[in-house]
Amino acid sequence: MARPRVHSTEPTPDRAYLVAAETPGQLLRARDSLTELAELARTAGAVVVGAATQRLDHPNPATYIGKGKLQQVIEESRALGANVVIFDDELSPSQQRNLERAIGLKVIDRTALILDIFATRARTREGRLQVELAQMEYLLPRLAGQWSHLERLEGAIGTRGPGETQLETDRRLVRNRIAKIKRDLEVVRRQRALYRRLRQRRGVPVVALVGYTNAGKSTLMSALSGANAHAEDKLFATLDPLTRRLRLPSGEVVLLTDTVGFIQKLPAQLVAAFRATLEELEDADLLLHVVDISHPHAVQHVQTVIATLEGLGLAEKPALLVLNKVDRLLMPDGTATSRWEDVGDALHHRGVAVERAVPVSALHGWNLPTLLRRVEAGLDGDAPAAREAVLAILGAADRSPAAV
Ligand SMILES: Nc1nc2c(ncn2[C@@H]2O[C@H](COP(=O)(O)OP(=O)(O)OP(=O)(O)O)[C@@H](O)[C@H]2O)c(=O)[nH]1
Ligand SMILES: [Mg+2]
Repeated sequence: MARPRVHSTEPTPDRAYLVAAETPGQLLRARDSLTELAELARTAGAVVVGAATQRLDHPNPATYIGKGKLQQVIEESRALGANVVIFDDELSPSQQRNLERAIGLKVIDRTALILDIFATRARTREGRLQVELAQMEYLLPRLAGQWSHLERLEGAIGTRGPGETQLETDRRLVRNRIAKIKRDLEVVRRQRALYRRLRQRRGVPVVALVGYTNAGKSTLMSALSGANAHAEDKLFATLDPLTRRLRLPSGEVVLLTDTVGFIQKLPAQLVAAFRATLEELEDADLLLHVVDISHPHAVQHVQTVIATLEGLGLAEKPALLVLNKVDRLLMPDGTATSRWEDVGDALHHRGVAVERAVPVSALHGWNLPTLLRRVEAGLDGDAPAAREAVLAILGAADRSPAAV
C-alpha cells in the first residue's frame, strides 16, 4: 500500500536514473552492482526512477557508454522525469562534461555519490577534514569543466581570458585548502601515533572490526562491549573509529575498534584521506572480518574486503572470519526464535567451511561466547592470515556460485 503523502519541509528528493557498464574483470555483474548503486543513491536521499546497463569491453573515452546506449539514457531519463543521472564508475572529467551536455541533466559518478554520503555522515572534526580532503582532491581536476561554459559564452577570449583567470584562482584556492587540511590531519595523525605507542607500552591488545559496509560491525561492537556504537541499515553508517574496552573470558582486557566499512570501487581519494583512521588497523593484533552471510553477494564482499586490506598492506594480519546475520538464514522475515542447531546445517548446505569461521548473530547475541573464546585463541597466535581466513567462504563460491 502506498504511504500517504505528507507535506513536509524537506527538499524534494533527487530523482535519479542509474547507469552501469559491465566491463571485463569486474567483481559484480552490472545488474548486481546497480542494486548496490541504488542503495547508495537511496542512502544519499535520492529516489531511483530507472536504470540502464551495458556490456562493454572498455568504456568509451568520450562518453563512457556507447552512442546507442547514450541515446536510450537520454530518452528514458527524460521520460521518467529524472533530474540526475548517476554512473556506477568514476567518470573522467571530460566524460562527465560530455555526458552532461548530451543528456542535459546533472551527471554524477559513483565516487561523487560516495563522497556525498561520507560528507553527510562525518561527525568528528577529523572525519570532516578527511572527507573534505577527498572532495577537494576529486574536485581539483574537474574545476576546468565548470568554467568551460563561461568561456564559451564570453566568445573568443583567448587562453588568458577572465574565465581562465577565474579558473586559476579557483585552482589555487582549492590547492591551498588541500595543503591546509593535510597539515591539520598530520597533527591528528601524530597524536594518534603517540596514543598508540602509549597503548603498546601498556601492552593492551587491539582487536579491530573490518568488513563490507552494512555487514553488522557496529552492531557486533555494541553486542560485545556494551558500547552504543551507531548501527543503521544504511551504507556507511560508521565513519569515525570507535574504541571500547572488552573483557575476554580469561579476564584479560583488550581494546575493540570499529571502523569505516569497505565497498567495491571505493574511491582512491577516500582511502588516501582516511589513512589516519585506517592506520588504527595497522597495529591491531587481530582483525575480526565481519561478513553478512545472508547477503546474496557475501562472497564478492569478502573478496572486496581482502583486496582493500591488501591495498592497505594488512592482508597478512591474523584474522577471524565472523559470519554475521545467521538468524536470517533461518528466518528471512526476521522473526527470531533460537534454532541455533539449524545454523550449522544451513551454512554447510551453502558450502561454507563452518569450522573455519565463527557464525554469529550480532543482533540476537547468538554464539558470542564462542566468538570471545576464538578471539582469545586468536590473540594467542591461533588465527590464520586475513587472506587465508576468507577461504572458509571462498570455497563456497567454487562449489555453488548461486548458493551463497
Ligand atoms: N538480522 C540481522 N541483522 C543484523 C545483524 N547484525 C546487524 N544487523 C543489521 O544490519 C544493519 C547494519 O548494521 P551495522 O552494525 O550498522 O553495520 P556496519 O557493518 O557497522 O555498517 P557500516 O558502518 O555502514 O559499515 C543494521 O540494520 C543492523 O540492525 C544480525 O545479526 N542479524
Ligand atoms: Mg558501522
